[in-house]
Amino acid sequence: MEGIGITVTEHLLLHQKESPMATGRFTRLLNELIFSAKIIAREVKKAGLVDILGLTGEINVQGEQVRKLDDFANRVLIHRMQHAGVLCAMSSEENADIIEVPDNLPKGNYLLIFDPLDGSSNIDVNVNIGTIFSIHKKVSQRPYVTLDDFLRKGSEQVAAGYFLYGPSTMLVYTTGNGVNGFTLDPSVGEFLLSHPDIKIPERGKVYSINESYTCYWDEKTRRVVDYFKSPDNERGKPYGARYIGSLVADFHRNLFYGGIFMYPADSRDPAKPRGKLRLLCEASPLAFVVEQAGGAASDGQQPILDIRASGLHERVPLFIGSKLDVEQAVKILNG
Ligand code: AHM
Ligand code: MG
Repeated sequence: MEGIGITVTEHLLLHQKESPMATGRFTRLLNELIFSAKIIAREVKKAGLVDILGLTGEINVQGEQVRKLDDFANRVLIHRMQHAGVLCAMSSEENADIIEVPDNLPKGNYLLIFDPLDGSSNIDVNVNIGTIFSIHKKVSQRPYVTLDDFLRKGSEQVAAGYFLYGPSTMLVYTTGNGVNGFTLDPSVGEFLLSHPDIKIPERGKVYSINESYTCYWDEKTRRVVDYFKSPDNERGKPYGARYIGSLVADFHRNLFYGGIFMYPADSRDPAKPRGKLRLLCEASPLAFVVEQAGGAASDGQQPILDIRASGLHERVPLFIGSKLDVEQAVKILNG
């Protein structure tokens, strides 16, 4: 509507022809995710006041127990999405097992996988955090959901994206038909189309990695990072180093400015030989977004979207961002 802008739902409907996802049930799913994110964003905004106000907004004279924000986000998403009537099950980074939709609630055939509040180490210090989501359709014909329904390739996702809780709240998502960004206008309470058809620069200016782990990397990973720091690389000068420590925020910056985010495998923790980040709720959804924006994502050997998960919380090395930068990293890793 003139003077207000296009909301997410209007945008979905406008592109109904190109997007097979613009069904009533998918719209319902997205609207419920959006509503959950608005509730989470509201709590994130007053995170520093939690000790004074409590989560209810009332003066906390009762000594009520303050719930942690990531736990709060997880509960909001589970509760709201269980009642949406369009899911058959969920998986959250915070829960070891599949989260069922109780039998007394209506169900649908979508599966939702999410990281309720990514960047949790930044929650207490007012730095950008986000919610990452991945949506699949249940392919098996069984009347119930099993682990196998979740252990799919990223290329089978039907939609994916994230909410970023920063100076403004944003939704960036794809249904496989390009990537669009929406910004929450707090005055009307709607996400409005602010960044249509996002494309990541082919080559970036930024490399993002926790470089303090250099001592735990193998030789090839060190060479990759040296490449981005070298004045003799394809760019002709060193890339700038930027690392927030919130994957979703680092990814978002690189999506617009171009660059590469890396979380390689390291030898720090024998329990995590394949890096820290989770395939299903972190790497795959962002890989779907970046590929739709013209970028790339790899575990160093194969595209992230080609990997079939072997467990709900499987971890993968991640190299994600501008196409030429990711290709260069993969070339060095396999050289
Ligand atoms: P989280 O989901 O518990 O927040 O952990 C994932 C986060 C990512 O957001 C971020 O990229 C990474 O962990 C940072 O890890 P490190 O502190 O090892 O650099
Ligand atoms: Mg995370």
